[in-house]
Amino acid sequence: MSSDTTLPNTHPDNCGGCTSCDPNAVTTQRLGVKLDGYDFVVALAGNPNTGKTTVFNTLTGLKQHTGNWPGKTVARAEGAFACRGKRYKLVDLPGTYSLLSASVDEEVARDFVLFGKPDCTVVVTDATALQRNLNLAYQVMEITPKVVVCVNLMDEAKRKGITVDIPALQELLGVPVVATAARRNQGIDKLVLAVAGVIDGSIQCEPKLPPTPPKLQKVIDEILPMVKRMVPGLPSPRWVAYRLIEGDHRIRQALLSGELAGLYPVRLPVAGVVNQPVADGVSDLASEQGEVAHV
Ligand SMILES: Nc1nc2c(ncn2[C@@H]2O[C@H](COP(=O)(O)OP(=O)(O)O)[C@@H](O)[C@H]2O)c(=O)[nH]1
Ligand SMILES: [Mg+2]
Repeated sequence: MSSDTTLPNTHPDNCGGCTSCDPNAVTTQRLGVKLDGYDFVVALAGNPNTGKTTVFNTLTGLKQHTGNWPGKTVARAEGAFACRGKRYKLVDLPGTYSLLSASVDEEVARDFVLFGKPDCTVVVTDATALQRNLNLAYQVMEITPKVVVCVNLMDEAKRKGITVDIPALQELLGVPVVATAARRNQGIDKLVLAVAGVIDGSIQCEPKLPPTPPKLQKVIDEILPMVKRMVPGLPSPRWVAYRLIEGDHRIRQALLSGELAGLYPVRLPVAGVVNQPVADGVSDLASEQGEVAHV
């Protein structure tokens, strides 16, 4: 199939995601390697073997831009699709069970979600092993609220007699949850609609994260104001505080160098003024940061 075709309509009855089932459904176009001039960046995260690459191929077609992540021997694939006049660049992240930078793959995935600032991150999960897969979803939701959880392999779950209560899961997580069977191209249009909704703000994400143990909360409460002061627009100060407690060097360095603050500039009331990390702020932080490292 060429890279510029409209995705085939192979949805079952009442899937809610194609033109025969839903008059308002989307038509998604594969754009292959045409990555220039895109409007939004979408990252695809997920445990290995959840069907992440299948989702990627279904959306982008087989023509992909492949290479390595800068400075790493980890493969990187990018593609693009268009929907309702908007162009989306899709980045396939390495398959990982967590984002704790315990391996190069985890570091690459973590860094892209944090520093790449995708407009939306889709976490592809395995419907037959949801509990294990949600660990990664929670970690992504700690970093960014703009998350869509894709519950893939729904056909496999059905075959095994496993049912997944999608509305309940959505309520539990506080972000959109979409059921798919990517190999059969089922639910993919709904996934695109959810991504588009999260990006344009018509769908509000309010991630519900697991409670922090009280002892840890005490330490977080001490660090949090400092992080918020350093990076006022940061969507994930709690997560950054966690990483500092764990002695995460990359995050510490990103705070101290102003890299994080540069990613989330806050507009001051005076028109056109953007707060850049200022030298004295950074040196204040450096002294406070020294304490943090010993927590
Ligand atoms: N039954 C079924 N198999 C799937 C589905 N999605 C992917 N697969 C299969 O699962 C295997 C792993 O898929 P892949 O996309 O490589 O997973 P990744 O490791 O997450 O990138 C492949 O054999 C796919 O054909 C699905 O929705 N249903
Ligand atoms: Mg893959």
